[in-house]
Amino acid sequence: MVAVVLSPSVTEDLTVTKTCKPNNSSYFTAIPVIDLQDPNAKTLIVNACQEFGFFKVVNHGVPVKLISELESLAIQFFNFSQLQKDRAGPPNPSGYGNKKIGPNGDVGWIEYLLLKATHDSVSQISSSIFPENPDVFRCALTEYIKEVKEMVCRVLEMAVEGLGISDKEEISKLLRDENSDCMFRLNHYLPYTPELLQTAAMRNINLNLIGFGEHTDPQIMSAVRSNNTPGLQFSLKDGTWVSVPPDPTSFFLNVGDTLQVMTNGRFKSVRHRVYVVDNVRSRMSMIFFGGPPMGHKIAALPSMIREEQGEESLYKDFTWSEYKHSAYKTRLADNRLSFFLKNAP
Ligand SMILES: O=C(O)CCC(=O)C(=O)O
Repeated sequence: MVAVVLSPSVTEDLTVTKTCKPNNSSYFTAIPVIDLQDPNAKTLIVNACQEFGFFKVVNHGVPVKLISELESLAIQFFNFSQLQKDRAGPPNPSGYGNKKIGPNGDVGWIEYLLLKATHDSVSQISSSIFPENPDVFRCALTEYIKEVKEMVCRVLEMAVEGLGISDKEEISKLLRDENSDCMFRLNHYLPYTPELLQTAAMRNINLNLIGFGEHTDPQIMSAVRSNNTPGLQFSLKDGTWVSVPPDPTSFFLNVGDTLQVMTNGRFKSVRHRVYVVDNVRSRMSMIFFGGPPMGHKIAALPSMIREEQGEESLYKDFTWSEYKHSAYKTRLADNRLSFFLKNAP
């Protein structure tokens, strides 16, 4: 009999798998697909935000060349040695992170780059990950963020028009504000290794690795673009988890906590997560998180409260900075908005 000695890193990885539930491998086919050129897009976006909190966007206008340029630079970076990558970490909040997500003990089968979507943060991270030649990455990232932010702003404007609000820029102006607190993230999920598979088989462990644990996004709206490797799952209203088929040519947009508050609960901040389901290909995703300026007061838009129907604001008033501060103390899966509900259950 051959004795297998587990390296500490493998044993550590397996502690990640033990907490996982089996996932559903069949794809969800009812995902709303919204063509931004469709004259009916406003209504479709509102319906998708109310019913699901997420949707796929096609005809989005973000140039394919920009997406593939940034993706190939990200691949270059993630292929560096661990030592080189660690020089760009830890994420505080900008920087390279490996397995640890956030400051409160969450872990996943993931490595990532997290940064503020600002000129300074982009320049700083570009110099730390490509010290010899930061300009190529800086330009690719700057252009990508600009285009995706613009696309998210257009979607928010359509949503606001679809809700019948007269100033269509009521929400998008927060992202366009020079002090907006938008973030950007590159996630890299390695396929699980033969060593890990073998160990799982020996210990009779069902190998379903959590890449990124379930959570909602705190911001207004997020836009995920991934390569062709699956893994992203959303929770439906009844709590069922569904997998979405990857589509490198499209974006998956989701409602964040802040938009749920601004629409007084009409739009749903959707729980989502990533499972590593591939043992051959890496999953690479790029996520833009559209957030408001730090001091902005987050509250239901007046037209979202139908006073004639006796409606009131569901949430206490708070600033984005207060929300971030509170969220920073929580675990990924916590319901962060529950602390701000006026009538907590
Ligand atoms: O990597 C993905 O596809 C999504 C990850 C995610 O939800 C996040 O970074 O907040």
